[in-house]
Amino acid sequence: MFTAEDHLHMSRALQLAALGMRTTSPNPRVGCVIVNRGRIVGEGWHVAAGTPHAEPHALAQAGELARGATAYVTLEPCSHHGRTPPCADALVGAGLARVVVASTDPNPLVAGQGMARLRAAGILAESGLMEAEALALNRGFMSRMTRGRPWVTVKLGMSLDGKTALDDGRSQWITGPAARRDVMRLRAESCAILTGSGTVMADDPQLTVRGIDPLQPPADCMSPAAALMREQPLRRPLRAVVDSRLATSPVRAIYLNGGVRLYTCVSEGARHAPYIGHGNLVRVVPAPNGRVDLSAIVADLGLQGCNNLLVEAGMGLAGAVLRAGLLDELVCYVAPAIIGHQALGAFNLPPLASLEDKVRLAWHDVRPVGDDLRLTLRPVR
Ligand code: AOF
Ligand code: ZN
Repeated sequence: MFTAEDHLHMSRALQLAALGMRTTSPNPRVGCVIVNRGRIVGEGWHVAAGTPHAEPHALAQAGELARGATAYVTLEPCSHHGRTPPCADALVGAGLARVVVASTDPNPLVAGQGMARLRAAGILAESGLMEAEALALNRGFMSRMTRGRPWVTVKLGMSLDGKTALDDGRSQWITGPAARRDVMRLRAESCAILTGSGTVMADDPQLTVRGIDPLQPPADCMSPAAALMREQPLRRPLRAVVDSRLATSPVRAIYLNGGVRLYTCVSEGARHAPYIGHGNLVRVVPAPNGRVDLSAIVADLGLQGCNNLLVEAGMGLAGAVLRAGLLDELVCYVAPAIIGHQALGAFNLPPLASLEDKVRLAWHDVRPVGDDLRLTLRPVR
Protein backbone atom coordinates (compact mmCIF):
# COMPACT_ATOMS: atom_id res chain seq x y z
CA MET A 1 0.00 0.00 0.00
CA PHE A 2 3.04 2.31 0.29
CA THR A 3 5.13 3.15 -2.77
CA ALA A 4 8.88 3.63 -3.15
CA GLU A 5 8.22 7.37 -3.32
CA ASP A 6 6.36 7.17 0.00
CA HIS A 7 9.40 5.49 1.57
CA LEU A 8 11.72 8.15 0.19
CA HIS A 9 9.70 11.01 1.69
CA MET A 10 9.22 9.26 5.02
CA SER A 11 12.99 8.68 5.26
CA ARG A 12 13.49 12.40 4.78
CA ALA A 13 10.89 13.11 7.49
CA LEU A 14 12.72 10.72 9.85
CA GLN A 15 16.02 12.42 9.05
CA LEU A 16 14.49 15.80 9.93
CA ALA A 17 12.94 14.36 13.11
CA ALA A 18 16.39 13.21 14.23
CA LEU A 19 17.58 16.85 14.19
CA GLY A 20 15.59 17.17 17.42
CA MET A 21 17.67 14.43 19.05
CA ARG A 22 19.25 16.78 21.62
CA THR A 23 16.49 19.34 22.09
CA THR A 24 12.86 18.11 22.04
CA SER A 25 12.72 16.45 25.48
CA PRO A 26 10.23 15.83 27.10
CA ASN A 27 8.49 15.93 23.72
CA PRO A 28 9.06 13.31 21.02
CA ARG A 29 11.30 13.78 17.98
CA VAL A 30 8.99 14.41 15.01
CA GLY A 31 9.56 15.31 11.36
CA CYS A 32 7.18 16.30 8.57
CA VAL A 33 7.53 16.61 4.79
CA ILE A 34 4.81 17.98 2.50
CA VAL A 35 4.86 16.78 -1.11
CA ASN A 36 2.84 18.30 -3.94
CA ARG A 37 2.88 16.47 -7.30
CA GLY A 38 6.14 14.71 -6.42
CA ARG A 39 7.90 17.86 -5.27
CA ILE A 40 8.79 18.66 -1.64
CA VAL A 41 7.13 22.00 -0.86
CA GLY A 42 7.48 22.11 2.91
CA GLU A 43 9.64 20.60 5.63
CA GLY A 44 9.55 20.80 9.38
CA TRP A 45 10.57 19.15 12.59
CA HIS A 46 9.92 19.66 16.24
CA VAL A 47 12.78 21.69 17.73
CA ALA A 48 11.92 22.08 21.41
CA ALA A 49 8.98 21.72 23.80
CA GLY A 50 6.86 24.84 23.89
CA THR A 51 7.74 25.72 20.28
CA PRO A 52 5.65 24.67 17.23
CA HIS A 53 5.32 21.00 16.34
CA ALA A 54 6.77 19.60 13.10
CA GLU A 55 3.60 20.06 11.01
CA PRO A 56 3.06 23.86 11.44
CA HIS A 57 6.67 24.49 10.33
CA ALA A 58 6.17 22.41 7.19
CA LEU A 59 2.77 23.99 6.50
CA ALA A 60 4.22 27.49 6.89
CA GLN A 61 6.86 26.74 4.28
CA ALA A 62 4.37 25.08 1.91
CA GLY A 63 1.77 27.86 2.08
CA GLU A 64 -0.95 27.44 -0.58
CA LEU A 65 0.98 24.49 -2.08
CA ALA A 66 -0.23 22.33 0.84
CA ARG A 67 -3.70 22.20 -0.75
CA GLY A 68 -4.27 18.77 -2.26
CA ALA A 69 -0.78 17.62 -1.21
CA THR A 70 0.46 14.65 0.85
CA ALA A 71 2.02 15.11 4.28
CA TYR A 72 4.50 12.56 5.65
CA VAL A 73 4.68 12.75 9.44
CA THR A 74 6.80 10.46 11.63
CA LEU A 75 4.30 10.58 14.52
CA GLU A 76 0.51 10.72 14.47
CA PRO A 77 -0.51 14.41 14.36
CA CYS A 78 -1.76 15.60 17.74
CA SER A 79 -5.43 16.22 18.43
CA HIS A 80 -5.12 18.08 21.72
CA HIS A 81 -4.64 21.67 22.77
CA GLY A 82 -1.32 21.50 24.62
CA ARG A 83 1.27 24.24 24.52
CA THR A 84 0.33 24.48 20.82
CA PRO A 85 -3.00 23.94 18.95
CA PRO A 86 -3.82 20.50 17.42
CA CYS A 87 -1.74 19.66 14.34
CA ALA A 88 -4.54 17.45 12.96
CA ASP A 89 -6.71 20.58 12.70
CA ALA A 90 -3.90 22.51 11.00
CA LEU A 91 -3.54 19.75 8.37
CA VAL A 92 -7.31 19.71 7.79
CA GLY A 93 -7.41 23.50 7.55
CA ALA A 94 -4.58 23.55 4.99
CA GLY A 95 -6.51 21.19 2.70
CA LEU A 96 -4.14 18.19 2.61
CA ALA A 97 -5.47 15.30 0.55
CA ARG A 98 -3.43 12.54 2.16
CA VAL A 99 -1.47 12.12 5.38
CA VAL A 100 1.01 9.26 5.83
CA VAL A 101 2.13 8.56 9.40
CA ALA A 102 4.99 6.32 10.61
CA SER A 103 3.87 5.55 14.17
CA THR A 104 0.77 6.38 16.16
CA ASP A 105 1.11 8.50 19.32
CA PRO A 106 0.52 6.51 22.54
CA ASN A 107 0.07 9.79 24.47
CA PRO A 108 -3.42 9.29 26.00
CA LEU A 109 -4.24 12.84 24.89
CA VAL A 110 -3.80 11.71 21.26
CA ALA A 111 -3.88 7.86 20.93
CA GLY A 112 -5.66 7.45 17.61
CA GLN A 113 -7.74 10.59 17.85
CA GLY A 114 -5.37 12.45 15.52
CA MET A 115 -5.89 9.83 12.79
CA ALA A 116 -9.65 9.81 13.44
CA ARG A 117 -9.85 13.57 13.11
CA LEU A 118 -8.04 13.53 9.74
CA ARG A 119 -10.32 10.77 8.42
CA ALA A 120 -13.45 12.54 9.66
CA ALA A 121 -12.41 15.51 7.52
CA GLY A 122 -12.15 13.28 4.44
CA ILE A 123 -8.34 13.06 4.36
CA LEU A 124 -6.84 9.73 3.30
CA ALA A 125 -4.88 8.97 6.50
CA GLU A 126 -2.60 5.93 6.62
CA SER A 127 -0.12 4.80 9.26
CA GLY A 128 2.65 2.24 9.71
CA LEU A 129 5.15 3.36 7.04
CA MET A 130 8.69 2.86 8.45
CA GLU A 131 7.15 2.38 11.87
CA ALA A 132 10.14 0.50 13.32
CA GLU A 133 12.48 3.40 12.52
CA ALA A 134 10.06 5.93 14.04
CA LEU A 135 9.64 3.85 17.20
CA ALA A 136 13.41 3.50 17.56
CA LEU A 137 13.86 7.26 17.28
CA ASN A 138 11.34 7.80 20.08
CA ARG A 139 11.99 4.72 22.18
CA GLY A 140 12.30 6.94 25.27
CA PHE A 141 9.05 8.82 24.69
CA MET A 142 7.26 5.56 23.84
CA SER A 143 8.62 3.97 27.02
CA ARG A 144 7.41 6.86 29.18
CA MET A 145 3.97 6.86 27.56
CA THR A 146 3.42 3.10 27.68
CA ARG A 147 5.42 2.00 30.75
CA GLY A 148 5.44 5.22 32.77
CA ARG A 149 9.20 5.14 32.95
CA PRO A 150 12.16 6.19 30.81
CA TRP A 151 14.17 3.96 28.50
CA VAL A 152 17.13 2.98 30.66
CA THR A 153 20.61 2.87 29.13
CA VAL A 154 23.56 1.79 31.26
CA LYS A 155 26.92 3.07 30.03
CA LEU A 156 30.16 1.37 31.01
CA GLY A 157 33.81 1.98 30.25
CA MET A 158 35.85 -1.16 30.76
CA SER A 159 39.14 -2.87 30.07
CA LEU A 160 39.42 -5.95 27.90
CA ASP A 161 39.28 -8.03 31.08
CA GLY A 162 35.96 -6.48 32.08
CA LYS A 163 37.27 -4.15 34.78
CA THR A 164 35.61 -0.77 35.28
CA ALA A 165 37.62 0.72 38.15
CA LEU A 166 40.67 0.24 40.33
CA ASP A 167 40.02 -1.46 43.67
CA ASP A 168 39.66 1.98 45.32
CA GLY A 169 36.85 2.80 42.86
CA ARG A 170 38.75 5.22 40.59
CA SER A 171 37.70 4.78 36.98
CA GLN A 172 39.12 7.85 35.18
CA TRP A 173 40.16 7.06 32.50
CA ILE A 174 39.99 3.55 31.17
CA THR A 175 38.82 4.48 27.68
CA GLY A 176 40.25 7.01 25.24
CA PRO A 177 39.19 10.54 24.20
CA ALA A 178 36.97 9.43 21.29
CA ALA A 179 34.93 7.19 23.58
CA ARG A 180 34.62 10.01 26.12
CA ARG A 181 33.38 12.34 23.36
CA ASP A 182 30.86 9.70 22.34
CA VAL A 183 29.64 9.60 25.95
CA MET A 184 29.08 13.37 25.77
CA ARG A 185 26.81 12.74 22.77
CA LEU A 186 24.95 10.04 24.74
CA ARG A 187 24.48 12.52 27.58
CA ALA A 188 23.23 15.21 25.19
CA GLU A 189 20.61 12.75 23.88
CA SER A 190 19.49 11.86 27.41
CA CYS A 191 16.93 13.62 29.59
CA ALA A 192 18.59 12.59 32.82
CA ILE A 193 21.85 11.04 34.01
CA LEU A 194 21.83 8.86 37.10
CA THR A 195 24.84 7.92 39.18
CA GLY A 196 25.52 6.35 42.56
CA SER A 197 27.23 7.39 45.78
CA GLY A 198 30.30 5.27 45.02
CA THR A 199 31.01 7.09 41.77
CA VAL A 200 30.37 10.52 43.34
CA MET A 201 32.97 9.77 46.02
CA ALA A 202 35.56 7.95 43.88
CA ASP A 203 35.52 10.09 40.71
CA ASP A 204 33.87 13.37 41.80
CA PRO A 205 32.21 13.63 38.36
CA GLN A 206 30.13 16.60 37.17
CA LEU A 207 28.05 14.61 34.68
CA THR A 208 27.49 17.73 32.60
CA VAL A 209 27.49 17.93 28.80
CA ARG A 210 30.67 19.55 27.54
CA GLY A 211 32.08 20.20 24.07
CA ILE A 212 28.80 19.32 22.32
CA ASP A 213 26.47 21.64 20.37
CA PRO A 214 22.84 21.20 19.40
CA LEU A 215 22.54 19.54 15.99
CA GLN A 216 22.59 21.94 13.06
CA PRO A 217 20.10 21.83 10.17
CA PRO A 218 21.37 21.49 6.58
CA ALA A 219 22.54 24.86 5.25
CA ASP A 220 20.05 24.80 2.35
CA CYS A 221 17.03 24.06 4.55
CA MET A 222 14.33 26.71 4.09
CA SER A 223 12.05 25.46 6.87
CA PRO A 224 11.21 27.95 9.63
CA ALA A 225 12.36 25.14 11.96
CA ALA A 226 15.93 25.72 10.73
CA ALA A 227 15.96 29.33 11.91
CA LEU A 228 14.56 28.31 15.29
CA MET A 229 17.10 25.50 15.57
CA ARG A 230 20.06 27.79 14.92
CA GLU A 231 19.25 29.77 18.07
CA GLN A 232 18.51 26.77 20.31
CA PRO A 233 20.66 26.58 23.40
CA LEU A 234 21.93 23.16 24.46
CA ARG A 235 19.45 21.44 26.79
CA ARG A 236 21.08 20.33 30.02
CA PRO A 237 20.09 16.84 31.15
CA LEU A 238 18.84 16.53 34.70
CA ARG A 239 21.46 14.97 36.98
CA ALA A 240 20.39 12.52 39.67
CA VAL A 241 22.28 10.70 42.41
CA VAL A 242 21.24 7.60 44.35
CA ASP A 243 22.71 7.81 47.82
CA SER A 244 20.54 5.60 50.01
CA ARG A 245 22.33 6.37 53.30
CA LEU A 246 23.54 9.93 52.50
CA ALA A 247 27.14 8.76 52.47
CA THR A 248 28.40 11.26 49.89
CA SER A 249 30.06 14.51 50.84
CA PRO A 250 27.76 17.47 50.13
CA VAL A 251 30.71 19.47 48.78
CA ARG A 252 31.34 17.16 45.81
CA ALA A 253 31.40 18.91 42.41
CA ILE A 254 28.06 17.50 41.30
CA TYR A 255 26.19 19.14 44.21
CA LEU A 256 28.07 22.43 43.97
CA ASN A 257 27.15 22.55 40.27
CA GLY A 258 23.50 22.52 41.31
CA GLY A 259 20.17 21.22 40.05
CA VAL A 260 20.76 17.66 41.26
CA ARG A 261 17.92 15.30 42.30
CA LEU A 262 19.26 13.29 45.21
CA TYR A 263 17.40 10.04 45.95
CA THR A 264 17.85 8.64 49.44
CA CYS A 265 16.17 6.40 51.99
CA VAL A 266 17.12 8.74 54.84
CA SER A 267 13.94 10.50 55.86
CA GLU A 268 15.20 12.88 58.62
CA GLY A 269 14.95 16.33 57.04
CA ALA A 270 17.86 17.67 59.12
CA ARG A 271 20.22 15.31 57.30
CA HIS A 272 19.04 16.62 53.93
CA ALA A 273 19.97 20.20 54.76
CA PRO A 274 23.66 20.11 53.67
CA TYR A 275 22.70 18.88 50.19
CA ILE A 276 19.96 21.41 49.52
CA GLY A 277 20.95 24.72 47.99
CA HIS A 278 22.42 25.31 44.53
CA GLY A 279 18.95 24.21 43.34
CA ASN A 280 19.44 20.62 44.51
CA LEU A 281 16.40 18.60 45.65
CA VAL A 282 16.24 15.63 48.00
CA ARG A 283 13.65 12.92 47.36
CA VAL A 284 13.02 10.14 49.88
CA VAL A 285 12.38 6.74 48.31
CA PRO A 286 11.22 3.54 49.98
CA ALA A 287 13.71 0.80 50.78
CA PRO A 288 11.95 -2.54 50.83
CA ASN A 289 14.37 -5.24 52.14
CA GLY A 290 16.82 -2.49 53.08
CA ARG A 291 17.61 -1.65 49.45
CA VAL A 292 16.62 1.53 47.69
CA ASP A 293 13.67 0.93 45.35
CA LEU A 294 15.06 1.73 41.89
CA SER A 295 11.68 1.24 40.24
CA ALA A 296 10.36 4.12 42.35
CA ILE A 297 13.28 6.28 41.19
CA VAL A 298 12.77 5.62 37.49
CA ALA A 299 9.01 6.11 37.90
CA ASP A 300 9.69 9.46 39.58
CA LEU A 301 12.03 10.45 36.74
CA GLY A 302 9.26 9.47 34.30
CA LEU A 303 6.91 11.84 36.12
CA GLN A 304 9.54 14.57 35.62
CA GLY A 305 9.22 14.02 31.86
CA CYS A 306 12.34 11.90 31.50
CA ASN A 307 12.21 9.85 28.27
CA ASN A 308 15.81 8.64 28.15
CA LEU A 309 17.77 7.86 31.29
CA LEU A 310 21.51 7.29 31.12
CA VAL A 311 23.03 5.43 34.07
CA GLU A 312 26.73 6.17 34.54
CA ALA A 313 27.71 4.36 37.67
CA GLY A 314 29.91 1.77 39.25
CA MET A 315 29.15 -1.88 39.86
CA GLY A 316 26.84 -1.20 42.81
CA LEU A 317 24.19 0.81 41.00
CA ALA A 318 24.74 -0.92 37.64
CA GLY A 319 24.20 -4.30 39.36
CA ALA A 320 21.07 -3.02 41.08
CA VAL A 321 19.61 -1.75 37.79
CA LEU A 322 20.22 -5.15 36.25
CA ARG A 323 18.72 -7.04 39.22
CA ALA A 324 15.65 -4.78 39.20
CA GLY A 325 15.03 -5.71 35.55
CA LEU A 326 15.23 -2.07 34.51
CA LEU A 327 18.01 -2.36 31.92
CA ASP A 328 16.86 -1.64 28.36
CA GLU A 329 20.25 -1.16 26.73
CA LEU A 330 23.87 -1.53 27.70
CA VAL A 331 26.49 0.64 25.98
CA CYS A 332 29.90 -0.72 26.74
CA TYR A 333 33.16 1.00 25.69
CA VAL A 334 35.94 -1.57 25.78
CA ALA A 335 39.55 -0.39 25.91
CA PRO A 336 42.34 -2.58 24.54
CA ALA A 337 43.96 -2.76 27.97
CA ILE A 338 44.26 -5.22 30.84
CA ILE A 339 43.93 -4.09 34.44
CA GLY A 340 44.13 -7.34 36.38
CA HIS A 341 41.89 -9.38 38.63
CA GLN A 342 42.07 -7.16 41.73
CA ALA A 343 40.24 -4.32 39.99
CA LEU A 344 36.45 -3.93 40.12
CA GLY A 345 34.03 -5.53 37.70
CA ALA A 346 31.00 -3.96 36.06
CA PHE A 347 28.03 -5.41 37.94
CA ASN A 348 27.67 -6.27 41.59
CA LEU A 349 25.52 -9.42 41.53
CA PRO A 350 25.01 -12.27 43.98
CA PRO A 351 27.12 -15.35 43.16
CA LEU A 352 25.55 -17.65 40.58
CA ALA A 353 24.67 -21.19 41.60
CA SER A 354 25.18 -22.31 38.04
CA LEU A 355 26.18 -20.85 34.70
CA GLU A 356 22.61 -21.54 33.64
CA ASP A 357 21.69 -18.49 35.75
CA LYS A 358 23.88 -16.02 33.83
CA VAL A 359 22.25 -12.79 32.63
CA ARG A 360 21.82 -13.12 28.88
CA LEU A 361 22.13 -10.23 26.46
CA ALA A 362 22.01 -9.95 22.69
CA TRP A 363 24.40 -7.94 20.53
CA HIS A 364 22.67 -4.94 18.99
CA ASP A 365 25.58 -3.00 17.52
CA VAL A 366 29.37 -3.26 17.53
CA ARG A 367 31.75 -0.60 16.23
CA PRO A 368 35.14 0.96 16.86
CA VAL A 369 35.24 4.40 18.50
CA GLY A 370 38.76 5.78 18.36
CA ASP A 371 41.05 3.15 19.89
CA ASP A 372 38.17 1.49 21.77
CA LEU A 373 35.22 -0.70 20.80
CA ARG A 374 31.65 0.32 21.46
CA LEU A 375 29.35 -2.62 22.15
CA THR A 376 25.60 -2.07 22.38
CA LEU A 377 23.55 -4.87 23.90
CA ARG A 378 19.97 -5.51 24.90
CA PRO A 379 18.70 -8.00 27.48
CA VAL A 380 17.09 -11.17 26.25
CA ARG A 381 13.70 -11.05 27.99
C1 AOF B 1 2.79 16.28 16.73
N1 AOF B 1 3.87 16.86 16.14
O1 AOF B 1 5.92 17.63 16.22
C2 AOF B 1 5.03 16.74 18.20
C3 AOF B 1 3.91 16.10 18.79
O2 AOF B 1 2.88 20.34 24.91
P1 AOF B 1 2.75 20.24 23.42
O3 AOF B 1 1.62 21.06 22.87
O4 AOF B 1 4.03 20.50 22.70
O5 AOF B 1 2.32 18.74 23.11
C4 AOF B 1 3.23 17.71 23.32
C5 AOF B 1 2.60 16.42 22.90
O6 AOF B 1 2.27 16.48 21.51
C6 AOF B 1 3.57 15.25 23.02
O7 AOF B 1 3.47 14.62 24.28
C7 AOF B 1 3.15 14.35 21.89
O8 AOF B 1 2.04 13.55 22.24
C8 AOF B 1 2.74 15.36 20.83
N2 AOF B 1 3.94 15.74 20.07
N3 AOF B 1 2.84 15.88 18.01
O9 AOF B 1 1.77 16.12 16.07
C9 AOF B 1 4.98 17.09 16.81
N4 AOF B 1 6.15 17.02 18.90
ZN1 ZN C 1 1.08 18.54 17.13
